[in-house]
Amino acid sequence: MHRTLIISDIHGCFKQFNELLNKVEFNASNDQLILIGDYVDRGPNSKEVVDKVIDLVENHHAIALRGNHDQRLVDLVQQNSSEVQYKFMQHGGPETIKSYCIDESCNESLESTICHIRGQYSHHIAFLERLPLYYEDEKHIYVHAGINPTYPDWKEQTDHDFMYIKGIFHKADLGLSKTVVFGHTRTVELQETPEVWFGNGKIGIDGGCAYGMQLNCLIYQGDEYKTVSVK
Ligand SMILES: [Mn+2]
Repeated sequence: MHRTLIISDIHGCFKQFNELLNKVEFNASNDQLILIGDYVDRGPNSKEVVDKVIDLVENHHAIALRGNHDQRLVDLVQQNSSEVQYKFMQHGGPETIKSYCIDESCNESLESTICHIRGQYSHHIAFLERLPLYYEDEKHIYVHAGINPTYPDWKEQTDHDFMYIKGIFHKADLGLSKTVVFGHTRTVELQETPEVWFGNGKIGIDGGCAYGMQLNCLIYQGDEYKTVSVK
């Protein structure tokens, strides 16, 4: 029977991502894989994760959304903004620099890394830049961070809300006919464990892998949920 598999906040955790896909026996001919953003920063292998996500989207009909860290990498390379550079370095960017700077043309300074990515990995930036901010199917709305309850039509909310919203979304009674599946907020901030969080019309799946916790996969099949995770 057809399955929908949802994974979020991989954050450079390439090893755990592959382990998780193996553990759930991902098979694109039967499974719809939905990745809900934040492929880069913090973990050790951002570059490899982006390569893998591109392959999954282009060759295995996966859906991939854009998270705030993915947007920041795009902004870092496209804009000459000291604020973006500062935030990048403060929020897991140094690991991304190490991941991209493996050859002699790059000396692991921020400037040299930006140059290197522009020259050698412009396809990564073009890919991340084009990713949508939400996806919907019959039962679910998928977003990186959440839905701002103050908008009559959630699709009208700002890009910033799609990628960053936290508190008012978690507390809101959204009254939507579909369940919202989201990442961005580690589930340990919503409950005591890094397991998938099942709330009121919302399911949070960020297990905090890049913080040494776990990478979760939410599996939806035949109107039932299952979860599988790797540490
Ligand atoms: Mn995020």
